[in-house]
Amino acid sequence: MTSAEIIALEEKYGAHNYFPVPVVIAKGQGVRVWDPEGKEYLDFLSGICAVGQGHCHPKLVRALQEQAEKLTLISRAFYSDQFGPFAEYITKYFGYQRVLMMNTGVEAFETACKLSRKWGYTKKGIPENEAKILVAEGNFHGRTLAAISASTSPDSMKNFGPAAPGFLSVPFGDLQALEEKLCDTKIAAFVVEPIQGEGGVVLPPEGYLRAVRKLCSEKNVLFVADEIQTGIGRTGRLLACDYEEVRPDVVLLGKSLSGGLFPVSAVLADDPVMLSFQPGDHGSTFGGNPLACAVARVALEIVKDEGLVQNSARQGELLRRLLREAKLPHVREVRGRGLLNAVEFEKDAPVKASTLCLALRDNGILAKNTRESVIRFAPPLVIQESEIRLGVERIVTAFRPVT
Ligand code: IF1
Repeated sequence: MTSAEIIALEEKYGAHNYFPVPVVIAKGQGVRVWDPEGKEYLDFLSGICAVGQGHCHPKLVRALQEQAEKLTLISRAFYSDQFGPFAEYITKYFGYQRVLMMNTGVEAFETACKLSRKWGYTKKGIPENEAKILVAEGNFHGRTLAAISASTSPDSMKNFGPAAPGFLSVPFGDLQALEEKLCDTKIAAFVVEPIQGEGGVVLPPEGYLRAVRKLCSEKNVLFVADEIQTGIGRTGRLLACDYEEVRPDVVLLGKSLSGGLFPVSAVLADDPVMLSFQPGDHGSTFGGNPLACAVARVALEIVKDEGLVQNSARQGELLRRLLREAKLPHVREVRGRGLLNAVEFEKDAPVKASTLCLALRDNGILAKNTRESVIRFAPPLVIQESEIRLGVERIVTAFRPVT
């Protein structure tokens, strides 16, 4: 089937809940992907940061195959031989006492909301049904009812109300507003992305996360970091919170936790928080299934063995330097950390970010805009210097017609 035929089928039979860049991908290896006609592209989006380890990493594929031939799913009604050893591995890897495994990122967020509320009632003493969760303006935590209720983007709740109660927001990066809000003793947790992805790769002011840590400790509020997009090397540190050497009470991971092979997410916390959950409080058929554990273990091993955190820092710096030196027309700013980067257009630029993504596609670069004026560049963490240079050449070519 041709790309055009495949797109036509999706348009005809698929729900219209996405607006993809018109390109079909049929095959991938490392940073490169191919369409059905055989045209090659550099993947500068990595499944929105999920494919950190690169497409079809041979070790990951082998781990998947070997486990799939042995045992794929046994419900948590029984013990699997995979979960216990993996739980030890991932908790030691990130330095937390306990893990709760889920599947998608938004489920990790939902889990954190439930966990924070239960901790709030049973440990902090918030009166029944009155707990609140504080979030940052411009957040993105997923698309379930709780996550869109926490969203401050006007579009996300439109026609999906009523919103779930109990969410409050403060401007991202504003410490004074945070300090004032945290005086409310019914707040159980502050949930925040260390760098806002959907917001267009928004970095907080220097010292913000350290101050968040301090304020949350003072007010006995859980600091929950949504590292679903930023975690596991994406920003050039193992966790983006490591930039300010802060340790959140709860860390959410997803996306590249499985190297993008399939959905695996996790919630990390220490005993006083995680043991708020008792049997029957939370779970999922597939959460922590043997296949997920086997794949996630190898995905984390690859990050260590191949030095992907360091590579992300190094290649990210090179990428930003080359993009700045290229002086792309009508680009106001090149920003980011590690391999989570964005190019933002000037306000009155004569070209839309979405239009430029089509030109990038024609020149062999896969990237997607967030909002009207931002294009994200987030290639797999395995990217090599030659591929960064080739990518920037292609980006420069795609920008050439823009004057
Ligand atoms: C889509 C954005 C990125 C996330 C953070 C939780 C989740 C995500 C910080 C939920 C998911 C995705 C999902 C994707 C678009 C996307 C995205 F632009 F919308 F914001 F990456 F930047 N927390 N992010 O970034 O994880 O349930 O999807 O596994 O198509 O909705 P999920």
